Amino acid sequence: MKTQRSEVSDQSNDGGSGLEAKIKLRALIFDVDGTLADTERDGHRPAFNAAFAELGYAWQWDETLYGELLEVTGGKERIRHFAEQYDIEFLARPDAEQRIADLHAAKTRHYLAMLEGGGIPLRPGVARLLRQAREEGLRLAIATTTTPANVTTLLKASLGADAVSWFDVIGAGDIVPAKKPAPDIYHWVLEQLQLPAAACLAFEDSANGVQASLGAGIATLVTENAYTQTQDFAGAVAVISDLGEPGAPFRLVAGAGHGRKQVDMGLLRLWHSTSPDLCS
Ligand code: XBP
Ligand code: MG
Repeated sequence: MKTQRSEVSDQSNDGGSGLEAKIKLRALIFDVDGTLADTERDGHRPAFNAAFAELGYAWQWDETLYGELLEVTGGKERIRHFAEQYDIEFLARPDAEQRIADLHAAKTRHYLAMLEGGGIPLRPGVARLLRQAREEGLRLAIATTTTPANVTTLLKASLGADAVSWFDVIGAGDIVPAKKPAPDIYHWVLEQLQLPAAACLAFEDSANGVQASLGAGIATLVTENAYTQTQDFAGAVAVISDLGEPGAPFRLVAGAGHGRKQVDMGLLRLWHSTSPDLCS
């Protein structure tokens, strides 16, 4: 279901004097898959299929089926969910959990090889915004369901060897018991940052991700993608096509774009200062 404009937090206020003082924006927290880079259809999906072939499974996840399986976050959880739906005998095996672990390890190997080959670029505006945020002293963090090695390899391959050090905190994968849409990973990142949710802004691409970040009380900007554009992003400060680049403006899907064409620190501060207090 498309998010109706009224459901996105009210951005009509131009940050006028009526607003009580908002906590200063101190940190940006980024989701990875679908947000930093469009990794699912042409990255994780073929990596899963390569692992199935390598280990002798007749399973093949096409684009449509994978879109359905994405409702479950976490690669191991997604394999288990697929088996529950389509190959229940697999789960009846006493070594099913080990087989899932082996399949996921093989898939991660294939995915890392793709990343190392530079096969998955960052989405528009991501590198530009990360650099501007660093120049202006914002702290950076990551909150993702994916495997930690997938994060560091994507950052190095797309931003250079020192890019991992740009992030004060990288919260990824099995580090928390419950994955998105549970807010656990965002709570963990906030704790590591030692910052209140109100001092942060999250970037997400999916309904699962938005539920997680809003569940942790963090104002959230959504950049939708082909797999998530029909999902419900109610509560986001705005929904846009991407962060925009000079000469390639973002498309506003929901919320107030304030007449801007690309997301920069000024627009983030405006969205952050006019976002509702999520912790009340
Ligand atoms: C997206 C996910 C991940 C990836 C697969 O994570 O749900 O599980 O699809 O990666 P996010 P793994 O949007 O939170 O970045 O196989 O390593 O889990
Ligand atoms: Mg995502």
